[in-house]
Amino acid sequence: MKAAVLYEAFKPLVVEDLELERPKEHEVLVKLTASGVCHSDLHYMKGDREHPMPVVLGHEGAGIVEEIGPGVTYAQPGDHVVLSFVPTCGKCSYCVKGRQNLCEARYGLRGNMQDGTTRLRKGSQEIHHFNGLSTFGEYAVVPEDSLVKIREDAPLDRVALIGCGVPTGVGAVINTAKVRPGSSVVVIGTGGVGLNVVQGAVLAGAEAIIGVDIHGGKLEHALQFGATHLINAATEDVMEKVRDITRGEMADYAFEVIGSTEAIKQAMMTTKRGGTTVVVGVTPAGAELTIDPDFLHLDRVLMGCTYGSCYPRADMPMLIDLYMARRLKLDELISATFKIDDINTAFEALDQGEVARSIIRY
Ligand code: PAD
Ligand code: ZN
Repeated sequence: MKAAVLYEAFKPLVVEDLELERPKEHEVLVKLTASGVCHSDLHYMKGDREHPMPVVLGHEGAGIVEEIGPGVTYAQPGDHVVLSFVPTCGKCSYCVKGRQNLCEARYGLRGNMQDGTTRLRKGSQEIHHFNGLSTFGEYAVVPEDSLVKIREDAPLDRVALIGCGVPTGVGAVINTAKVRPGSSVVVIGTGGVGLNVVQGAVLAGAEAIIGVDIHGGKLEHALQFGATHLINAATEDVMEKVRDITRGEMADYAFEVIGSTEAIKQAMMTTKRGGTTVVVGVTPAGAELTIDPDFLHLDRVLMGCTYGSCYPRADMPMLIDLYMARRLKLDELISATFKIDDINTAFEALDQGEVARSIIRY
């Protein structure tokens, strides 16, 4: 099958033919329909984070089950699925307490499948998996626990985005911060995930939704997704504008959706006493954040957020229902569609801030 391989950071992906072994115990072969292009993949390409290489990246995908390995009971060939970049085993202490996004099983998947081996190779060279998914290929062998079955009338190319950006952004608002109706919300970074924070805030009934970005085009998107106010951080003073918009009070909630310590500080500074800041962005490995603890003293909360604190098998079908009922925007998120041969162009467009989200369609 054709896939995009990252051999080393700072080098383009190589699109080539790889061998993919058949699924082993509790694994499933999925024919992918589409994969979203997320900034988390770009972090590895730019050396912000380390990963065993070579690797097939990609963690936001959907497709159809083609073959099941021994012992698989959750899915059958023909099932439509979204892939979850956190498998949920249902048995660990996190899963049983309803914190499925923190499932132990995700730690058994660093570069390999759960048995410590890979299904991907190029001749004699082993190629690593990414989060057990590797959606930048025409097919993927994934753990059974990473599958989320979905309704068959949902368009598989669109709902690929339900694999990462949408549950992360919407979930950060609904599950992590639990934004209350009437709140004021600042969203710093209105890219693929940030736009979903914006639409999550709409769903939660926020009153003021303030989109902050450095690209005018991104801010236009934010307006389309329900932002009530826009701030261009490249030309405007973010704190002063938030102060004006909130009539001097500052915001109830701020979300950092870039992956920058400076932006995390900026997000915190836009919150009022008792306000909550949620860090969604992934910062470079080794980054350090310095804050004045006095700021937290006033009942402020600083929270992390992985995968929108979601339970994939419950929240993803729910988000798809909302999309099908026209209560959640997916079509508008996809500003470009690429073939896998052009995947490096897709990443350049993401890096340059030219797209909301792009997808690779197989
Ligand atoms: P993106 O590149 O689509 O969006 C980032 C946005 O930030 C762009 O619109 C930029 O223009 C904007 N931006 C950059 N610098 C600034 C600045 N100084 N001030 C204001 N805006 C700025 O990326 P994305 O939406 O795919 O991902 C965003 C982050 O979220 C990234 O770090 C990614 O790794 C992380 C992420 N986290 C999770 C999770 O589980 N926590 C899941 C998915 C993605
Ligand atoms: Zn992602």
